[in-house]
Amino acid sequence: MKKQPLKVLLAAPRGFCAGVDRAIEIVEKALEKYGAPVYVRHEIVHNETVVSRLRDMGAVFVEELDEAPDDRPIIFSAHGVPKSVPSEAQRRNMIWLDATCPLVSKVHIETERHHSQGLEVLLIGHAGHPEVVGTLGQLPEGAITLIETEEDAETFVPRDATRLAYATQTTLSVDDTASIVAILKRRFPDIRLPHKDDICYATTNRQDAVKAIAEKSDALIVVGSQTSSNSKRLVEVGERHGCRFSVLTDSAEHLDWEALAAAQPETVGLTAGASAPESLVQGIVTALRERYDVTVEEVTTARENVTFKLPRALAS
Ligand code: 0CJ
Ligand code: F3S
Repeated sequence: MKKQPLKVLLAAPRGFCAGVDRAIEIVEKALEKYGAPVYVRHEIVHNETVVSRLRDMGAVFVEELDEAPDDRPIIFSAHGVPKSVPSEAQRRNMIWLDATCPLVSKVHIETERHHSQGLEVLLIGHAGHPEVVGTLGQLPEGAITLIETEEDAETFVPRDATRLAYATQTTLSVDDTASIVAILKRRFPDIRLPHKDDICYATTNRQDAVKAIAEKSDALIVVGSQTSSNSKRLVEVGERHGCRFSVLTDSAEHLDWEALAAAQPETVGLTAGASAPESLVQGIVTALRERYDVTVEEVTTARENVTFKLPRALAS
């Protein structure tokens, strides 16, 4: 049977960011240096394929430090950890390696600086997300107020309206955050802003690339795991920019191909969250080729050349 033509708009940039590259390399290099098992506190990045590959290589994933023995190295995930975690590792004399993305560490440092200047700190982010838990844990309990919604921003009561600062999670929706910040700035004109945007370059670029393809696409496929906050935001951006059929999938095997066929797409947008490997994107293209007569067009909205150094203990 003759296949239906299908245009695939491939978003660029997509997939791995510099912080994810670095975090994965830290686990690989630690396994080389120390041998297996190497422990990792929390999924190194929120992607099932990445985690299961590293698990096969000898990484052991735990949620808390007390699940790891004293005598094996432990790595902290890209999302960052509360201050209490490295101090506990130190107390137990463990070898620990920090895979926190340097752009998350930057938020940690700025938050501490604002606190030490006597400012009350707000954090815009999602409750319970490990990055938020890590940033809240940079200061004594209760020192930071979490702002999740516009309503939170409207109802927050400061100690002193002229002595405020805010920070954000790095992987938020650029547009939702702008609305929350606008409310805070209206209510508290003196509020101290982050030195440079806390939403990272990779999050911003991936959302911009989706904005460029969503309206032209009958369906948008975002490759990423359900736990990945930045990947979920890409689905929302797709929906809000004119693509009602926007879905998140771990891989070609997990995609609901019947639902896609029912949408009768002529054009499909394709992207990946910052923690999703390119091989999974190519797997989707291959699976699309099995069903459609595919032409691929890459739509590039930014070029990235960011890299981060490895921790000194692993740099060769
Ligand atoms: O929080 C981060 C430093 C982003 C890490 C890469 O993405 P992912 O999917 O592991 O994490 P999010 O859930 O934060 O997007
Ligand atoms: Fe870092 Fe942003 Fe990636 S904070 S880990 S560069 S998504």
